[in-house]
Amino acid sequence: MALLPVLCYPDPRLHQVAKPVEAVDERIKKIVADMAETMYEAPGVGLAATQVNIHERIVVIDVSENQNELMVFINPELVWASAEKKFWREGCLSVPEFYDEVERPDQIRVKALDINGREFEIEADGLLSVCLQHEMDHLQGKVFVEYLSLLKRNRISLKMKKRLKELVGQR
Ligand code: GNR
Ligand code: NI
Repeated sequence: MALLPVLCYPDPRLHQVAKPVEAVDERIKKIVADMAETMYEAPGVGLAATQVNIHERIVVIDVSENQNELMVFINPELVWASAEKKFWREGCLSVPEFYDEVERPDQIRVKALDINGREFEIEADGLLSVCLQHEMDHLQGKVFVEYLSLLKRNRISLKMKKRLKELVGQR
């Protein structure tokens, strides 16, 4: 297992579109294990492969209280979304220390492959629904701050660039 570096907004690589996984083989299982380790270490409730500069449709999520219920979604696809929407305060490992409200469908159904390459479907609400939609956005090259106003986004970009400069200066 290995910890993977997480890309930070506004890194242009966060906007690459991930390709479907063709076969859930040992290479993919290694990526899933490393992504899970990286997510738990952060700690975060989800991680999309895009965030660790791997542009394949792989997501790991754990919304359990004790962070001991890993969920793996390979080639996730949205099959249904409720008309009812809700606001949720979101954060992102690629936009550290920034949180804001995003409106999304309340309930969804998602189809995906599990770690054994078997297809499954899941219905989600609450944090799992928000997190799944947030991660599927990452795979499409979309970061949650893109739902916010241009003014807010520019402020975040400036803050992130400033922080990056400080980090480089520390070395
Ligand atoms: O750890 C995370 N928490 C979170 C909180 C509210 C809505 C979405 C998320 S996902 C985020 C981890 C992350 O950046 N995944 O891409
Ligand atoms: Ni994120």
